Amino acid sequence: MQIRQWNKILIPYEQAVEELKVKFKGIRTELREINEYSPIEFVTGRVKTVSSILEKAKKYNVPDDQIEEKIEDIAGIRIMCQFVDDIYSVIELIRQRDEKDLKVLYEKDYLHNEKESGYRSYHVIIEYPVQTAYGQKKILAEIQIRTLAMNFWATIEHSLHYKYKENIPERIRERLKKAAEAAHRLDEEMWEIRDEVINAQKLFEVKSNTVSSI
Ligand code: 0O2
Repeated sequence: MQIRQWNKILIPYEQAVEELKVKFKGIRTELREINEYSPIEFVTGRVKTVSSILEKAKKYNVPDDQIEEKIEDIAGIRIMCQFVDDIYSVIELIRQRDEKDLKVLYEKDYLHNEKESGYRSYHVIIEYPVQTAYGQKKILAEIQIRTLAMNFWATIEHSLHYKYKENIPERIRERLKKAAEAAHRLDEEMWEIRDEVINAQKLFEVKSNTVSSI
């Protein structure tokens, strides 16, 4: 398949990513507006590059005409949370959405089953209906939910893959595993003082709202 054809295929995926970002950012804004705690800290999203899609298809022996049904993370949304238990609140928010909006297909729990690399995150695979110029198209998308610490680790580790591909030297691999454990400990420590932090943040927001309305 040619790049031009791919660009056309990817249009609904671009739209889905934009829409999903708006929806999850909207939840955050809404909760903050009413001075409620938001389990969502920030949201990002991306459409996989064509080269990365083709690489994955090759890795899993997926023929061109099955790529859209077999590769579930062409559209990807990432939701970052402050604390580990916020991840579960976000998962609930996703599960409770109307099926006409998005439909959860299945979930991958890399929080309890961390990957060999040290990767931790929670993935929810969804079916999402996009209204295109040619009617509705249902696409697959992956929502990754993680803490800020997990995201820090994954971002650094991911960047090393560009340099080393699958061949990250053992010495660095070991360091990364230790860093993953440290990130995990950081999440646990932060969780211990969660209530204290949330109260302080509420006070800070009330104060800045008061100052800005003067
Ligand atoms: P990008 O640049 O985000 O597209 P696979 O994709 O082959 O690893 P699978 O089962 O198809 O495995 O999907 P899975 O496990 O849901 O992983 C898909 C995505 O999760 C990855 O996409 C990463 O974003 C993230 N991920 C999974 N494992 C790791 C890991 O060990 N380290 C980091 N940093 N991220 C991971 P892509 O395609 O790798 O990257």
